[in-house]
Amino acid sequence: MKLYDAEISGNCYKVRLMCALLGLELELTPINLGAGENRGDDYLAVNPRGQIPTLVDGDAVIWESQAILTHLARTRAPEWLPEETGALVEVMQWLAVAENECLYGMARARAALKLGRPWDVEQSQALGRAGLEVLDGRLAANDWLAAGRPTIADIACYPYVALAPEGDLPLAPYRAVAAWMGRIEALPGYVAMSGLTRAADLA
Ligand SMILES: N[C@@H](CCC(=O)N[C@@H](CS)C(=O)NCC(=O)O)C(=O)O
Repeated sequence: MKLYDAEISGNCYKVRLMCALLGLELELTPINLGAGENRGDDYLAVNPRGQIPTLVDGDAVIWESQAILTHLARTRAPEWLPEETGALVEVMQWLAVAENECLYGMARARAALKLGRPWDVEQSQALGRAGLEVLDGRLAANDWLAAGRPTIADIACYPYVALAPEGDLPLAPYRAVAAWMGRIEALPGYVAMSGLTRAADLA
């Protein structure tokens, strides 16, 4: 499988992490966002939205990190995406948090402060904090976000939570989130990326 990727991207890291946990090999094709490679004709032919990650798996070309996680689970590891309605609905709810509070809150605060992207820092941080509170509430009573076991919902939310301190969003107040990070980091095959805060840093 080939992944159009950037090392610094938490959305790409979701896919690298999921593949590492499943023992799947990835051929990485770096896309230089700073040089605008994602807006060139060659890349737009792969992903018309001009974003990374995009996964190529045989004839399938999949963009959107949550869609890629869904593809990987359905084709390689169904236990990561339950079929039973109640559990599947829980996964969908937390995938929505990954795409909203984690991306438009935590990730945007980081992108503004670290990469100079033109997002409103305070607004992004406020949304990020709201997301961390919701996650902390859920994880205070549950080891995993959905279905009582690790699912793609955990992998979708984890990267921008663990990168939140780079957006000046300290994780120390969120004790249940810190414990959950530790559980993810203990999964066999876990890999990190640069800039992550680890559960051990929050002990
Ligand atoms: N919802 C998308 C977001 C993807 C995204 O925002 N990717 C960023 C890198 S982390 C990107 O490609 N930014 C370049 C751009 O939007 O021009 C996903 O989950 O895959």
